Amino acid sequence: MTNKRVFIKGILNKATWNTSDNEVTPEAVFKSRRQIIKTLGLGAVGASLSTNVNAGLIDLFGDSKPAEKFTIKPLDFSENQAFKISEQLTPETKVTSHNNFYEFGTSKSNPIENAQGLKVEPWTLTIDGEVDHPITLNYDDLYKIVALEERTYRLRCVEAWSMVIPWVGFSLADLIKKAAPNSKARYVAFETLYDPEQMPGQRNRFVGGGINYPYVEGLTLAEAMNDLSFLAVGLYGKTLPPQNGAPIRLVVPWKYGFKSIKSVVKIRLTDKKPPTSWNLLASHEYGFYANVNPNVDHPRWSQASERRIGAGGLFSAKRIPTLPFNGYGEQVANLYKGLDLRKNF
Ligand SMILES: Nc1nc2c(c(=O)[nH]1)N[C@H]1C(S)=C(S)[C@@H](COP(=O)(O)O)O[C@H]1N2
Ligand SMILES: [Mo]
Repeated sequence: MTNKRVFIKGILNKATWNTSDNEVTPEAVFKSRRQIIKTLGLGAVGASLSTNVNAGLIDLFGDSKPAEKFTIKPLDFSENQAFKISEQLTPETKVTSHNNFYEFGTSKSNPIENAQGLKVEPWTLTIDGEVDHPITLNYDDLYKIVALEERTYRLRCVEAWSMVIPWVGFSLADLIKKAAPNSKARYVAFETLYDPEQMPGQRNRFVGGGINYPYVEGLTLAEAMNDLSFLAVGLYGKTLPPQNGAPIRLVVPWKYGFKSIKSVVKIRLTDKKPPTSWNLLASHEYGFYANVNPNVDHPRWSQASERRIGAGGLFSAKRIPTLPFNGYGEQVANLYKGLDLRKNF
């Protein structure tokens, strides 16, 4: 599949489906696809093109909604000085083009290439389970339920690269308090949108990296109520692009990036520890806590240092030491008193 995609990208100018800087009508795209089909001698499958439902063919083109353009809007927010850091920000172009969002494919460029057609309006986010006041938020509520603030956080992926990102959003605790957890609530479970029609990785195990969708994550209630736990609705002062988890995603900066679940539709307070996607996929490699820890290596690589992504490419990025709890120990270490962090990785 990779070879086919490279081949096709070689023939077709990338700008034809990447409409971020030029406008292409669906008709123009359809015509250029017909051209490729002819070039490749794939006439027999050409008939199914217009229906846009042949999963194999969509994979071949790596993109099911080539002509869509996602709308980004400016946001009103205040700066929260308590969560500003002096480290150099990762350029916006890198934050929005080097992503993990397996629902849209497993390579770093797949999310920006394949997610531009994501529909976020309407959106429904529910907060329920062990609460006295379940909440249902629609798209507009996401930007109004709590006053928006900007915070700059480090993001450390388990793959040993990192970024510094200015997020806009609100404290997770503020939302959870509105739902009024009852005495049984001990954990908070999160779920990403499940919509295979929009998400090619959910239609095909290979495209989606073998994850059983929907992508799910979880925190203890104490972690969720910590000041650092954040729900982001924007970055760099604007609404989130789809590849970063539009319209709303979790950001827990002291944990490996995979805990920061994207495009959230459900938040459920539970009495039992919820399942988490990467733990389900490989439990010996990815734990429930997933706190950034330079002293506990991944079974297949060291976690002692990381590549901080700046203006250059990934392999020109500076290698820096990884800090316990990603440098947020002062805020969160007390959550894990008496816990063996080697066993509870
Ligand atoms: N639903 C969903 N959420 C996800 C992922 C994913 O594949 N699906 N990838 C995670 C991983 S591994 C990382 S490192 C971060 C990346 O966030 P970013 O692309 O905004 O930098 O998102 C996390 N959230
Ligand atoms: Mo990650």
